[in-house]
Amino acid sequence: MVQEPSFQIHLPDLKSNEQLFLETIYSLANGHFGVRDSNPFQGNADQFLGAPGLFVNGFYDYRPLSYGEKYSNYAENDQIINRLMDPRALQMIVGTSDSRKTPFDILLLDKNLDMKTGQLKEKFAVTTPAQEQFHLMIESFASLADEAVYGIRYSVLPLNFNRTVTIIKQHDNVNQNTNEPTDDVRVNHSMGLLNGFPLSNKLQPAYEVMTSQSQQSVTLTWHLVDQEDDMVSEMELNTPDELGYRTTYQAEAGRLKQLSFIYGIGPVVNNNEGFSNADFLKAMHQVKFDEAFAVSAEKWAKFWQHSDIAIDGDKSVQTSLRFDLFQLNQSVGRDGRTNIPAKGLTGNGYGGQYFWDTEIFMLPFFIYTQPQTARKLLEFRAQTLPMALQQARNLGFLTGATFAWRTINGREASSYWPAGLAQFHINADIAYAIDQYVTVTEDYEFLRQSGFEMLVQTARFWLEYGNYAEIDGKRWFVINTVTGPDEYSALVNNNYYTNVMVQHNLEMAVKYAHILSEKDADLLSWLGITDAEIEAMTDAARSIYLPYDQQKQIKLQFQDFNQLKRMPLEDIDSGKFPLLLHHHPLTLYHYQVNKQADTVLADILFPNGNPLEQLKRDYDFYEPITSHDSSLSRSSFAILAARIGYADEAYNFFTEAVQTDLLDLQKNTANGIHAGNAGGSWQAIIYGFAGVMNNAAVFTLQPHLPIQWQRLAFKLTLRDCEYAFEIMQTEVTVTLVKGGYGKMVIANQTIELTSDHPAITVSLPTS
Ligand code: IFM
Repeated sequence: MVQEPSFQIHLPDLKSNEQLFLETIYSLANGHFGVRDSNPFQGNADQFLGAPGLFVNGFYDYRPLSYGEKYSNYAENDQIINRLMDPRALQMIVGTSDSRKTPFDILLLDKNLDMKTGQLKEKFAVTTPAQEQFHLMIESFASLADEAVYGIRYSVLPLNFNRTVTIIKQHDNVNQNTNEPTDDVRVNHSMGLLNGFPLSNKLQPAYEVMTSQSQQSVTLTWHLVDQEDDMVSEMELNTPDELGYRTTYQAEAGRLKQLSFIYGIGPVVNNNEGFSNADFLKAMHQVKFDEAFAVSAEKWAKFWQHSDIAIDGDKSVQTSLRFDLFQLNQSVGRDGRTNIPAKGLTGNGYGGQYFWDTEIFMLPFFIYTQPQTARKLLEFRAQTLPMALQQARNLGFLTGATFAWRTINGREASSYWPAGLAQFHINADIAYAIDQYVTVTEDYEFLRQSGFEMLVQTARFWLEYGNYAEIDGKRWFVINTVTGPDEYSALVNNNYYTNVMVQHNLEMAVKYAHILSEKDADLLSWLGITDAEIEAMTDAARSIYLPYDQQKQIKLQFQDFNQLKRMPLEDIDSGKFPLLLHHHPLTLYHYQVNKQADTVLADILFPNGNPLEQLKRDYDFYEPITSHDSSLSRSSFAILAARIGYADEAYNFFTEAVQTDLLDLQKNTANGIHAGNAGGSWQAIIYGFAGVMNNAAVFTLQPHLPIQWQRLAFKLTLRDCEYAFEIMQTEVTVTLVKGGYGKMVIANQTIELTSDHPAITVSLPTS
């Protein structure tokens, strides 16, 4: 099969790349689990540098947080995704050389990730201490069709020997060790405290893996599916030090031999609830390598059919963008109990935890291309609502809910609360996402089931967290002592982004209360909503204080932002970034310096009512004081720059954002990809260059196609219709691919599409 180059991650000059970086880039995942692309001989040996391992979404353990001075209601525990044994690991005995006793020399020759099918192919040149040389080829995939399945096939080609070869696939420890130098504060180390209990059965090796503290377990099993006729395999099922397969054959120079394994990675089981290991092992035992790969590849084809973005004009941007889309689809939990870790399932940076990255950066991609997955992500938040209600009580509030800033299980896991827990904007981010989801999909069932309750409980929290105060002789609803998205300032009064999001949160609670009051009065009374409460929300939203500098005519990041000195970013040596690794937080809080878009993000999320000149002034003021030390920053600047006609800036920010991981711009791709940035890159195309107005009552498109591109094509789903958009420099063509009727505004022209007239081309004004 011919592989399309723009779907291949085939990095040139592999040897000059670091092992840890390659492990991340070539990780395979499917939303349930992820496998880093390790050196297959590393296992738990300490001779090699590397951080291999298997991560299962939502499978974590606690680590008690330690504080010098621990005040009331500080978070008790960190939650860290477990690092399980590496399913890629193998041991080989060639003649008398044993790879576990005396390490083999392994040289990477080639790696190719085919994003079209989700298949990773690798080739290594291996030399044993006795100078036997062979090529080792590995093909692997994480199934998108059956989330439990990981397949790996080894091919061995001896170059200069005829000897007995033994290939051993045993896993004598369910904890995976790493050997990696890092003191980066953004990395949480997994703890290696898993317990593995071999499962007695007649079929295949298996462990039940249990955490030490979180009361979770996962069943892990593997199965030799294909071997050649002259190979002899023995299987050990019941002892932890030999659990696995030992395959022996007579190798001959020039004769390729293959054997393949299927790993089964069961669901995360909480408190031993209702999971049958026996059924799982039986099901896994039926899985065949080629068939499993074929059905997974079909799923990938379907993904690309609906979610691809094609760009004519820049090949490397095209591939990088596809890498981002591929990573989004690899990282997303689809079961309503898990979410998207900030680093996907490609590493344990940020402990495998979920942040606002999901709602504000990644969810739009899913809302517009896989609405059913978007719903599952919101359902995850809904199932953590009881903990969010509890969190509000713990903090002393009588009403409402406040969601965890960073979490896996719904409880707060931030140890540094000024830049963690105090980012209360996450509540309004979730509310924003709920409204966006409902607006685009019209899924009122979700709204009734849990969306509306989240809107109301977050709005209640704001009513109590905020208060009325007089500023410049006027009565305002103010929100004090919060941290906005920018993490180089903390605990400020009236953060613009937070306040504008809170206003929207309150408005949405009121809006949907009115909508539901007609047919779902019971729901309102079950939630105890009164007219007085609706009035209080309406008044607070109307009276919210939005700080503004009258002199400079810009939105102020927070009330006293003007009083801070400006940090001269242009004078700082490039080696001193990210600033957070070189300065005490307080030093940074002391200056006008931004880690990431804050006020600018508000401008993007609320495009209406902002005159162009206002947006330009905001951009011109905030861009020079932003270090982009957060990977979430560049895509936001790209969107705003595209909207205000700063074409070069838009293009530069976008090309940087889209290549963040492949070029290792944040210098920490080794610990995992930047999933939020991948979503941001999608937004830069859709909201920036295509000019889609987010959450607009009528869907609008106002393209700003970069002059470097001849064509941009993508599909979006709105309600029950799917549309294909093709944007050229002079015209836009929209085609109704699915559904019966659609209306939208393109470049200020209203168009209507029907199944009889499914395609319309609109000319763009020449600039
Ligand atoms: O959520 C982000 C935050 O905005 C910046 N620091 C990293 C977090 C995880 O990506």
